[in-house]
Amino acid sequence: MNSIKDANYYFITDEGIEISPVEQVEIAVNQGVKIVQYRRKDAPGKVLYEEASQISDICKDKALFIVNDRIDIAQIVDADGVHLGQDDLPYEVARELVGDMILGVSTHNLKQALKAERVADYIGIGPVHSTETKRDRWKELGIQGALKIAENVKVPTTAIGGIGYDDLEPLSRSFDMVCAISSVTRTKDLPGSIKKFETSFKNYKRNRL
Ligand code: 3NM
Repeated sequence: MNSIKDANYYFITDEGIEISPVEQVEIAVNQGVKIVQYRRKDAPGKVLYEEASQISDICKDKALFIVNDRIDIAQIVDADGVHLGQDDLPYEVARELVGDMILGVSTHNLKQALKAERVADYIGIGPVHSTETKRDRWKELGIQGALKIAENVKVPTTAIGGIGYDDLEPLSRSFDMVCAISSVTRTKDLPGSIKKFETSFKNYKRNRL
């Protein structure tokens, strides 16, 4: 049984590269990643369903599978969980729908984090740095700002937003997981980059204990 506690590098699919989301997940799982999120904003429901079904099979017994935004898709493909943002279906309402499925929530300041942790199984905290991947109204927190929020939260946390390799060590001081999309997926060696983020963050966390 996989648990969030085993997760280090949180892989999120990148819809802007040539490698398909399904192939990306196959690579990530083969590199030992323990949590995967299927995030796709631009596809019809049929495609989401077909890709999510395949990803669910790939992740089975190997990694936790989380679907971004779409509770219906998460449920129908028997994913482990769903991830929601501040503008999605309110997470208190979502909890009623998903039961004991994993529920992750994106937060962008301490107030949101403290509110979300009452309902969520883990929270995302970001953006740590400004990023082109998700243009949003939320101000960048910086490493120190993000650490400060993580220190005050009891549920598992993942840092997100513009994160590069050099940020892993400082973020490992308070975060349970770290997520980086573009600095990992927009490289020539996707398997190598994923492996580097997974093993480095895991080692930094171990050394912290
Ligand atoms: N959520 P990259 S930032 C999906 O702040 C997402 O909640 C964010 O991609 C948040 O690593 C973000 O390329 C984009 O910056 C992460």
